[in-house]
Amino acid sequence: MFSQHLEIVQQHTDNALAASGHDGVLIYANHPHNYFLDDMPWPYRPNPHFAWWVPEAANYPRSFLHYQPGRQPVLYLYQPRDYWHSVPTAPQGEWASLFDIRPFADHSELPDFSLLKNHAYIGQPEVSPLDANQTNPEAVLNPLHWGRSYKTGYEVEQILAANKRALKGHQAARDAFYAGKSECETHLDYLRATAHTEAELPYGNIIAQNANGAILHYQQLLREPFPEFARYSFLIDAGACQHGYAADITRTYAWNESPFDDMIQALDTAQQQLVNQAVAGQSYIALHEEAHVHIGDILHDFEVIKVPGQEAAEMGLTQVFFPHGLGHFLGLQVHDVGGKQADPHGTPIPQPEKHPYLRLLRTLEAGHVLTIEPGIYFIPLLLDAARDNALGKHIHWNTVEHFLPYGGIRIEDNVRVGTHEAYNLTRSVA
Ligand SMILES: [Mn+2]
Repeated sequence: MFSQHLEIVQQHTDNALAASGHDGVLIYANHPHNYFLDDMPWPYRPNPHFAWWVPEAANYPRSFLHYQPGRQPVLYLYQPRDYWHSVPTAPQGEWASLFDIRPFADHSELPDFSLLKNHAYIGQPEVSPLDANQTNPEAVLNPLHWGRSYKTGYEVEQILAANKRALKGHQAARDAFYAGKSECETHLDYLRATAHTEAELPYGNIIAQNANGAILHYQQLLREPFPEFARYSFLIDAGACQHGYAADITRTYAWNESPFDDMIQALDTAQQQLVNQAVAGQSYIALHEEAHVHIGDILHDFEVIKVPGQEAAEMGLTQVFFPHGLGHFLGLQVHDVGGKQADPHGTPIPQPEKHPYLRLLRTLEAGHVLTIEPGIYFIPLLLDAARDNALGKHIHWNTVEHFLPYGGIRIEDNVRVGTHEAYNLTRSVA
């Protein structure tokens, strides 16, 4: 399966280099970066372009991949003589046999890459051996980003495996919440269940109880649990990784049977309808707008707003409660590349004025993998602004008061777009 993936990566790269008029590409793995005025490194992330080629990319900092169309890719694998750190062993298995692997212990052993004729370099600019205009040229990056938006069978398998791993964590986190544990303890249970270290997570876990669920990228992890009489809700947005590919899943739970619990179920139903529409030919902007209508209808049903969904969406009322995008491409990067390109050359799709935070603007095609993550939040900052403007009169403020302590709801699955069908990668492994 990986060999098929590699063939497709090579095809995309061949096309990109042909279009930009380059004879080859040098891709740098990246290296650990230290904190300011310190000798300790930030958690390491490989260059995603390197990880597209090399499955265990996180193990090979400071390595280089050299590819010329029609030739076997060469992996210059960094294996230092180092007694301070563990040194990567020579890679084994199917994928390794597809590369010409040349280990090196010191940069002096590398060929002089500055002599490469008519090449592009992709990676940290300060390490580039090539001229600035051949370093991360858009004419190469744009078609590669376009190519990366169509996932190979191998890539879908990795995202599925990442989902499986994340769901173990979600189960443990759900149990932790109902056992009355704190946000931080819940987070630790999640790490244990996924066997991920904190640094290996694709993004920082959002583990939010009560009103913290209304903070979209909440990161605090309270050490103390809320007292039992004041436990209302739990929102968890947490993923996992497999060979660099991410899962990105969100669930919301209510402590008690309550209107909030019913609202979770209503949003879940709407979310699954939206997931089923993620088929080839669907405009994602239109799907995002449809999500606003669903959310407006739910808010109307629960007597949070006074107008039905369509009208609420049109006047911008639903933006008060759903102020982020419906989702994004997913892959080697959690917010994966290519979502705003009209074509391989990188012509931008204009950002709709009404939807400044939508990260995916394309018409969906088979092979795209993306998230569908509608939400309903009670965010004091946005509610206060609405109270003072023309939208305020369409809101039942007493109902808002009721829901404020619950924070918010988000339901997020990972979806592969098919020609006639949407494949829910999250619920298919549950
Ligand atoms: Mn997401």
